[in-house]
Amino acid sequence: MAMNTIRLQSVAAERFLSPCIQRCSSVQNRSTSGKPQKVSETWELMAEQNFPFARARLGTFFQDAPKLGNQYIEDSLLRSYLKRHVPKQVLAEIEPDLTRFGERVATEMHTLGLQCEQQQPYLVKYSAWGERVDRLITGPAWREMHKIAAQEGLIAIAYERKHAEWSRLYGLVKNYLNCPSSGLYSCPLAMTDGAAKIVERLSSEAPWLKERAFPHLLSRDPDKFWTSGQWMTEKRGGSDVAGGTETVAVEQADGTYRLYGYKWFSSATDADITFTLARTVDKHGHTVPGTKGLSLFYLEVKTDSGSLNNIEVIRLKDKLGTRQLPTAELLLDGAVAHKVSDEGRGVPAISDMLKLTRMHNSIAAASSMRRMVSLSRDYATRRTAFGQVLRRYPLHVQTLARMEVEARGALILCLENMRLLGREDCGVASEGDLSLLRLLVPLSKLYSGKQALQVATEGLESFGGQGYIEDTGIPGILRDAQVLSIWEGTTNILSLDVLRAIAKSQGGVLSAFLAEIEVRMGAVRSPELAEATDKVLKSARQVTQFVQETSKKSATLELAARDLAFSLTRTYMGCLLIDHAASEVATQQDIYTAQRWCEKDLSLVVTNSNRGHYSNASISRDLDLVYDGYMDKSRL
Ligand code: UCC
Repeated sequence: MAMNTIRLQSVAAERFLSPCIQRCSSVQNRSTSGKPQKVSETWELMAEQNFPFARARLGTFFQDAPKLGNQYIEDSLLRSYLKRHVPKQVLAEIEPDLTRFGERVATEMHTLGLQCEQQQPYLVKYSAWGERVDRLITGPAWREMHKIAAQEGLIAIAYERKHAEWSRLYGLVKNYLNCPSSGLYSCPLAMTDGAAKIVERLSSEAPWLKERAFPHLLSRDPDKFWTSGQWMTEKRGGSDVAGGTETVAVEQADGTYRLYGYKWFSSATDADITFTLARTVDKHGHTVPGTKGLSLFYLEVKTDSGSLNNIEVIRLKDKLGTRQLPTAELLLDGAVAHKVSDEGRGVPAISDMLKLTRMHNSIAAASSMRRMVSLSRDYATRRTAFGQVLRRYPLHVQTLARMEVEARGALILCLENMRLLGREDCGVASEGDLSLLRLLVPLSKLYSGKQALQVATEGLESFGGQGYIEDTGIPGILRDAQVLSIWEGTTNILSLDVLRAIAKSQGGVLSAFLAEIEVRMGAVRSPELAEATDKVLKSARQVTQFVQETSKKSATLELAARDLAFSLTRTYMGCLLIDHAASEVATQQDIYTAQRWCEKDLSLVVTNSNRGHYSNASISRDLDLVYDGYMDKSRL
């Protein structure tokens, strides 16, 4: 039969598949002369024998794609944490919504989220007639995310306080579910939450601001819902905001200010409002350098007529990931703004926003890990290799289990922070709660950013080559995870923030940390958890003692900051996992997670101190190692 006359329907193709494979191998074996056959001969032979590949070329096997289940129902730790902590009546009220939303994020929103990356934002700088317009064009899926965020009350829930202190947990759990399906709309939502927190905090000092902005920030009507930016980073100052901020604010006769400066990263430029830092110029034209010269300003990005508020969008950033997000460089050329902090108190005033965006960052990290594990474990039930589905290979499952342990450690700390923030929101937090929150937010942010990357890279690998292919949507998870350890303060900057919190509270945050661990671990009775409990207690004592002993040597403490922060986080996550595993809602999986978590080096800082990592000798050896072979000695 001639090749071009073969008609293979897919059913027929399937029927032919196994004989085909057998014949294929026999085709190779049947090279009777012992010489390899010519390709053309092989094709003719295949055509004669009705091989499906001869016609379709694609073959007849198609791998099932991974599928997402209900992201609330399938999240065991999330559900059992809520069951344990949230009062029954409140849980009965919120759980139907979480269940519904868990399905929505896994279906309609998952597709929309992927579209956000396909429909990337772009900037139109000039009109057809040469007029400068700086129009930011976002895609339909991105705009749909705005609507969904408003309608789902992703900001509103926490501030409406229908469930008192549990409102925050409820609102942020919805953000956790939303995040991996939101096409990065989670970023403007993080900043909007931070803005709402500032506005609420300023309600007695700036009631006009609450009246003006609050109804929009909390609106469930998409047309009225506003999002906020957080413009901090300038060319000289991503981390060193205090030293690097060049933007100046000139007071006007009506009490408003005009801002002049260059904002180097504005994360979601389609925001309606923003909070930003600037140095006020006194009547002699002078500004104060450093932190003490910075005040906090509120501005609306567009005027009532819809034009930009003396702002030029210079260009959109070309980023490794988060490409869904319209991140821009902005020139402020007399933008009208309102000062909303006391003079020189801009950094403390924006710290509420930092707290919220850092929490959202941790939530993004934890939810990215959850998404990766959800996809990987489902895929392991669909993908066959060497004759069996992947889930039957203990080595593969072991890798997924290690990812799961990381995801659970990150999530439980996020949930605890949400719970504490809810108490702060409602004015029922104790001193200990507030101290813990101050310490745990940077810890959660800095550690989960690293975990998310680790889990994302491992997760990609669990799909083999398909994990590396863009239109599966999987590589985007890795690219987007990379930013989590960078924005909102890099790992080292956040580690220094932990030292700042310890110093400012004169060790109070560490006392709260140790006290909480002693109480929780003291209540654990399970023999299965005894070893892990001892390890957490020992680590908590050793690490706090290390800080006490080193507190007078600030250079040593600074050098140890990252290891210290990792130690505090691992210890506290261990404590929370054990505490949960010892509770009435625990399962065998919770116990196993806690045991596995506590196999880590919880007190890394003590280990490395004993190894001499913070000695002067180490400092110079590190330097010598890094610059070994470096040619331009004049720079050293
Ligand atoms: O803007 C960015 C991108 C937005 C995207 C958001 C999306 C995120 C979630 C997405 C989810 C998908 S990124 C911006 C990146 N830049 C930063 O985060 C800044 C990193 N740098 C720092 O954190 C610095 O440490 C500074 C700028 C906050 C502080 O530097 P200073 O000036 O050296 O700090 P000081 O002098 O130690 O602190 C000044 C005052 C002190 O209070 P007083 O004066 O009363 O003693 C501090 O206690 O500010 C207080 N303070 C704080 N208070 C400083 N930091 C904090 C804090 N974290 N909490 C409370």
